[in-house]
Amino acid sequence: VQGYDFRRLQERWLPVWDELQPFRSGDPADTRPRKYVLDMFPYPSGDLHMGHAEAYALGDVIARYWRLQGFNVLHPIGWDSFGLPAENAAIKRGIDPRKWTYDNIDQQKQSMRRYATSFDWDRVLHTSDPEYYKWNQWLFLEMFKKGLAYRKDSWVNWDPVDQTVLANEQVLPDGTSERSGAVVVKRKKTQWYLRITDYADRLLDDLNQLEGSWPSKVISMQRNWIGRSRGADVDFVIEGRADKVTVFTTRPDTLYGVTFMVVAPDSDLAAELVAGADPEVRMAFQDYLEQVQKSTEIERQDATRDKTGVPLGRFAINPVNGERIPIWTADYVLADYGHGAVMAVPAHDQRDLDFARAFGLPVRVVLDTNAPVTGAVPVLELDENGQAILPDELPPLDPAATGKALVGDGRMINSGPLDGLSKSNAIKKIIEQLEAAGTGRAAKTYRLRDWLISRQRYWGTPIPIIHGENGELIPVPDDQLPVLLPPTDGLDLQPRGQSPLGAAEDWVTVTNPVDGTPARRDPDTMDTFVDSSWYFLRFLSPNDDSRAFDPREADKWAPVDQYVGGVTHAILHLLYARFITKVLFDLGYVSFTEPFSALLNQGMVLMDGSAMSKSKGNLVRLSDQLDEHGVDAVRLTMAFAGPPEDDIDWADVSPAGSAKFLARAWRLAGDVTSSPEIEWKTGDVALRRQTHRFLAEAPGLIESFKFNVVVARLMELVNATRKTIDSGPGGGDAAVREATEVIAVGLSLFAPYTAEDMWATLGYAPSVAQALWRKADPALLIEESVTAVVQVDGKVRDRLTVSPKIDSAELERLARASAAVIRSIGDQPVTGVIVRAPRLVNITTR
Ligand code: ANZ
Repeated sequence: VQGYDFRRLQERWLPVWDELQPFRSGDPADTRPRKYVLDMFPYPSGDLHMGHAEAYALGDVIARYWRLQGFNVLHPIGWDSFGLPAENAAIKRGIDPRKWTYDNIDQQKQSMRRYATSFDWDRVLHTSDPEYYKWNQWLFLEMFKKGLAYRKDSWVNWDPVDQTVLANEQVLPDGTSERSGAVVVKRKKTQWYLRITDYADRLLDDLNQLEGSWPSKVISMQRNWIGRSRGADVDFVIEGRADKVTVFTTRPDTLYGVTFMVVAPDSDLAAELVAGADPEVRMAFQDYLEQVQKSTEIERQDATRDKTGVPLGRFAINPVNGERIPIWTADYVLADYGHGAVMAVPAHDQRDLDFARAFGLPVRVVLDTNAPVTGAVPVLELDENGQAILPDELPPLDPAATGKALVGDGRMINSGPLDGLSKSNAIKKIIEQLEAAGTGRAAKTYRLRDWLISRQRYWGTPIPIIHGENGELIPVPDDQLPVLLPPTDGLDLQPRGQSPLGAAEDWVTVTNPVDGTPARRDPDTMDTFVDSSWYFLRFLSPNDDSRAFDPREADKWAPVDQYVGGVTHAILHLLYARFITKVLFDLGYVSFTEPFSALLNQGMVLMDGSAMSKSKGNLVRLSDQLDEHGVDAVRLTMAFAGPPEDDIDWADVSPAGSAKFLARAWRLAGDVTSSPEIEWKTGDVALRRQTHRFLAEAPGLIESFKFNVVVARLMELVNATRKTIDSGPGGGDAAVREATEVIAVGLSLFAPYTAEDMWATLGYAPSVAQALWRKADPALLIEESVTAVVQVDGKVRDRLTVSPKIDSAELERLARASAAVIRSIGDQPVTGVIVRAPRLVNITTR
């Protein structure tokens, strides 16, 4: 007999699976219940790496598991194949981004096949195929027609290295581009946006449905990103201006403490207000604005920075008390949050206080934070003379002196009709009064901004809009979709801040489809996050050239039952996919509002405690690992390393150990000498019990993602089976066959080649992937018991009913606790105890 040789197994079974295609999911006659298990699709940057290997191994456990449970499982794969890396590689090497992209896709496809991921290869898609991006364009136009895609002139994040704009989500907390690492600057540009802010409340509220089936960390990251604040909008009359200026505040209760107003220096309002001011004021403002534009968003939001700003020489009127307050501009107020202007309450807001102290502006306390809020009379202790002991002196209510804003709760003071109220009651009351007076209203604001989707780069979906001579925006007619990317010949792809498509004269020059006048195509391409926001729907009918997806297929399969991927996508991709799903729901194309019912985030594969990278020289190449240990050992190692959410340090795991275990398991099949017709019930009961315990427990473990525990149980079962063959009833016993079959099926989740080979050796036709998970026999799950005899000085004093697995210590404890035993020992000293678990305890007293 040949030994375990993973190469032989891989060569033997891959062609068989190619022939059999056991993972097709599209048979219309298939009546099994359905599950949609989706792995985040890869970006085709070179060959697969260890991170892919982990993600796809874990996703595959889930897909294969549901198949064994009798489900028709949709487990598709495709490529997120537009994007900057392809374009940058193309520029560097002077080749077409298409070639780089599709060569990499071919390589990854081959690697995935060899990696034995159970994908339905009939459903492959690439987002850079015209057959795919046509539907991106369709989706964009659907949104354009509904006013959900619009153009706006505003300050955008500009990546000076990649020479393109970025969505807020693509700027890291340190103010650098997530892609190029460059410090992002602000530029004013007219760009395309998707109105995700219209969906802010739903995106937030629907997170409640996902509680428990999405990682709580991802849910809270989404919540923070959307960042809903509740409060009020308050309108201030501006002297010399027709329209009022509205500010958003979370603290309308402090309106009587407003002593100035601050507008964002880079807001249109600031420019407008300063326009009518004295020349010195205008000059000072210009200088200040220039200085501000050099700083990053992060610097601006850094609360510890010294406050800077200039007065605009204009005044506002406080709607509640008619007070005239100066208007300043300062960079701690952001142009694109709330209304870009704040009512400053230095006594109760730290930023406002720092600013007021820096510029000598008045501070007025309107909430006595020393006053008790509950209204209860404090109970005072008495001293020996019966005098009340007064509490330590309360801190002074003097933020101007202390430099500390009073942010706690208390009782309103200096606030006219609000005096005496607590903060929350004052908020309620003042909102009522503002609403009655028409000078304010309850309001919410969000951190979430509209999604900027224009990119000034080549390798993406062309925006299907034609610009008329008079600036009209005309959707490309449906029958002219897709707007194909022109060939790269003669185009300069070097990033220069303008889309390279603008230079493709033949391509941009078109006639206006409405009136035949000369017109130009929009030269920008879409953010590739548009592509990935709905790809899970395209998998349902990937070859349908009449629509983006078939709604009947969506009814059958969607939403995705289990989504698997990296936590790096916790905000961007998931938020956009949730948004687009809600848009498609509103447009009547789908009947659900959340795309991914459950989410599993796998950890990262590290090396020696840190992320792997070429520059650090700690890169472990997947292909080397596969060559050395085989596909199954690598996959098993990924599953066995620990809980899937945890990072795996490749230095701490042992693919060689996994391979050894697989060889042990595989040899069992060759040692089974019975035929498939043998009667199970004739088998060794102890082994059968263990087999059935595994059958009963593994499903719950898999469904709660405890894959590592399942592998550990399989190892125990392999050991027990080996013992039964070598030193028990032998390889002909029915229990040995039963256990080995269950091991093969269980292993098919983690090590498909080994499992398939065992299955064949056991006398079955491929594929083990099409086997069904056997039901555990309840009779074999009942814990059996044995009788333990307790002797004292050679005489039987008690009989105990115990588990056959009881250990000696526990058995001795039970024996010594027996009333009969205690009685017979009396007060004699115990001189010896012999325990033979689980059958005998012998106590001597002489
Ligand atoms: C008056 C006030 C008094 C405020 C007080 C706070 C405390 P969150 O919770 O983050 O939503 N604000 C409003 N628009 C702003 C902008 N564009 N840039 C910077 N700050 C802005 O913060 C809301 C509060 O932040 C608002 O409530 C406003 O200051 C300020 F004791 O109004 B508040």
